[in-house]
Amino acid sequence: MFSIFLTQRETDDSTAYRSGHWISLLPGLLRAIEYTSVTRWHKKYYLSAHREPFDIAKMNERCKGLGGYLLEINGRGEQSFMRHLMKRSGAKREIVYTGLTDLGQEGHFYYYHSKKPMAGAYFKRRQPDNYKGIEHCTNLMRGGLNDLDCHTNARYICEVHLK
Ligand SMILES: [Ca+2]
Ligand SMILES: [Ca+2]
Repeated sequence: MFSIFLTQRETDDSTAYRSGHWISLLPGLLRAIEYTSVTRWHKKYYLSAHREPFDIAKMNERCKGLGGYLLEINGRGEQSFMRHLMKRSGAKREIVYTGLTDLGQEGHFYYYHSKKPMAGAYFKRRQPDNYKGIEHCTNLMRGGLNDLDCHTNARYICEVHLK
């Protein structure tokens, strides 16, 4: 996949929230993906602006088009900052997917892109519950992560390391 940035590249560590869009050339389809972005810890986070049926492989490919991957939360500070990004983007009560999953081995959560086991992220009370036996993806909620199915119409976050 190929992407064109329409916004200025930022390399500072300011926490200014910016809106913009990137153009993704998907097979047979040129489309603009709107997002809100924020830079911190020399990384840039993109929260998609619109809901779409989630597909972990497809969304991770989109993030790769930006030079990154689906969000990998490695610490409590990062997790709470992602909730802050959601609030600032009008997505406080939205379903926002991360790249943390237990696809393949029930109950063993790992980061989809790096394949490393979950470390530093935390679940909400009474989660993960693998409700109805089909919850293998995760979304960010108040109080922690929740496991949910992998196909809900929702938003997602990409993470990109700045050079
Ligand atoms: Ca599960
Ligand atoms: Ca759950």
